[in-house]
Amino acid sequence: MDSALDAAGLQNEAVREYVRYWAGVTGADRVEVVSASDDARLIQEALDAGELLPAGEGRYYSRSYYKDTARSEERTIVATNNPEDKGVYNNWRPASEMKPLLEDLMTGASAGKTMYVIPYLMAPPGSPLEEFAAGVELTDNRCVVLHMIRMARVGVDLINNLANPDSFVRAVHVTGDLENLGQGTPDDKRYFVTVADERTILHFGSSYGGNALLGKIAHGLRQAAYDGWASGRFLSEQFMLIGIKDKKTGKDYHICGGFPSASGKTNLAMMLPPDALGDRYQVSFYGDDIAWLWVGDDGRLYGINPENGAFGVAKDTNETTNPTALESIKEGTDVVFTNVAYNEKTHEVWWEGRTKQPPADLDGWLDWKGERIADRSEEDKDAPWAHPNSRFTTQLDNVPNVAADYNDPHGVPIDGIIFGGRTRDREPLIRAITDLPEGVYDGLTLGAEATFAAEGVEGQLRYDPMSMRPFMSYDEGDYAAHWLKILGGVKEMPIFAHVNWFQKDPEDGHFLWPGYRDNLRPLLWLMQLKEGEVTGRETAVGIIPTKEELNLDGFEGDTADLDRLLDIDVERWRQEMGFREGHLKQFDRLPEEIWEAHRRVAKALDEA
Ligand code: GTP
Ligand code: SPV
Ligand code: MN
Repeated sequence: MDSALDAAGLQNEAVREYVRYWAGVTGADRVEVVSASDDARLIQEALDAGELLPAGEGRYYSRSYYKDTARSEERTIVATNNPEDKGVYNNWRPASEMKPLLEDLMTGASAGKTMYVIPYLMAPPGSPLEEFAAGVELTDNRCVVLHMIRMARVGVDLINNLANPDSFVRAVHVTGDLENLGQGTPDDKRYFVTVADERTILHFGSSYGGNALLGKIAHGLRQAAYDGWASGRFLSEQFMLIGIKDKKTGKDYHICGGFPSASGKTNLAMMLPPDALGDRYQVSFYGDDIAWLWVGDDGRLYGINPENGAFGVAKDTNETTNPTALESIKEGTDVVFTNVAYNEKTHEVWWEGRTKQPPADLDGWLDWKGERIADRSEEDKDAPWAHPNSRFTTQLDNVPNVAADYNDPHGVPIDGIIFGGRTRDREPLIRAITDLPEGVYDGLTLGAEATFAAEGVEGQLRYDPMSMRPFMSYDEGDYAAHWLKILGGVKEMPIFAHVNWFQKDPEDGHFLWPGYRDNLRPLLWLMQLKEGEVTGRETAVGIIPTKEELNLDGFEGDTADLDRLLDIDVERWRQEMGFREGHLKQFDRLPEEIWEAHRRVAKALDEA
């Protein structure tokens, strides 16, 4: 094994020791250190082994085990040595209980396989947060390597010369025997554990996305959120990050923001302006899933995207909704599709919403489970062809609107912080908030709708604070205090806003707002508000644009819906305040400023 490490030029002795240890535990047959430059060879090996299928020139297709197609929140655990770290959402367990359990599960579990060593950086090299960014993922799964090469900066050089050679995240991934793990049963054997105060991630029993690409969610979000708090230096959030340039004034704005999983971050980050606004405005992509935020030397809030690729939801991606996404996955991009539908004869891929109707000629088409569409029984014939969580994985330099400076380690100054859930009523298109505690309070009460009575009270949200519910690594009260502390240190406060692209007509259920490219319009208003160019209309829950203030040039949506989109339903809001109180009461140590913000909003609603 040492010869494999030598041959790859892996010199960091702390990393070598870690690799030796886990190679011993997992019983892997051999060890291979990988860098991004190994991609073409690994792709060929995966094609030869049938782990990948060709999907056109420079495009690849993979299928994950059918019971392993999304993150598992129930099986995800944050472990530490301090019971005070237990929060409402982090499934906290003692580190002393979890480490031996995972080591036991992993013992001998990679026998007969190669253990790949993936040295990575979750940040552009040279970032002020670089000391939190280095990691080494060990995995026994080649497709995981191919995904990590796309999602992170990968290479031996990134970890050989760390300022502190021991300061890297230890991230061990063992796939396990996927057919015998009891996924979703009382005898579920999967464990996805982040031992946050030891910067060690141990994931057993999946090869999919956030369960297996450990640099991305487990390190980039959970571990980094913990590190940011423990060091007192930064925030790590499930946020997108975009630039909006006004070509007329030359002004550049940067907006970041949280939307719960599958609620529109990738689409917003890849947004092309509506045609009528394209001459004047340009939207650039910095990040679509994670942002690290800190206060720079000049007292402004700065943000970077620690990732190097996009792992985007395929569903409903088409020429109208997201032409940028289609460009970023075209031939020659080396994109990897997962769990979409695949044609074994023509090598085409398809997903729901790619075109209005699925391909008419069923010949060769297989659904996401690999079953022939033409052979479907009468009762299965309307089942989706692609899994609703099927995805594409592409590198940022394939994204046509990627910002010219996306690799700049210094990040970009943040002008606005937005939150947006899927809310069928109550939440207007946009409401702006200028007060810090009220902005943080708004993030903490972000939610997406409960869709069935069994999952929650009708009309009540499944709260997802700051869109971090599945990634929360420490106590929520401490988390709120950390937000107030970091943002409290900025000289130029970003403006906050809550947005909602998903309001529905109560009668016929259609989306009142066309969404996608039109989402630029409310964001332009927000930046104008920040600049003092518009005043909006004060309400109990924030400032709302007037119809006249929204730039509606070339708007093709129904302007009759705007009245409802730009209004608040005071009765629904009063009801919501009671739900919020119950939600916030779950959190220990919630800062008094947050409660004060809550009471202020409640009082304003009572008086409205
Ligand atoms: P994760 O990668 O899971 O964190 O998701 P995300 O927040 O990046 O969500 P994404 O942009 O991939 O969108 C998820 C789904 O919402 C897709 O099916 C989109 O087509 C749909 N969607 C995104 N933006 C809009 C919008 O403005 N309006 C409507 N109606 N749907 C949208
Ligand atoms: C999410 O679920 O929010 C994702 C995809 O961004 S995963 O990497 O699977 O977490
Ligand atoms: Mn996400």
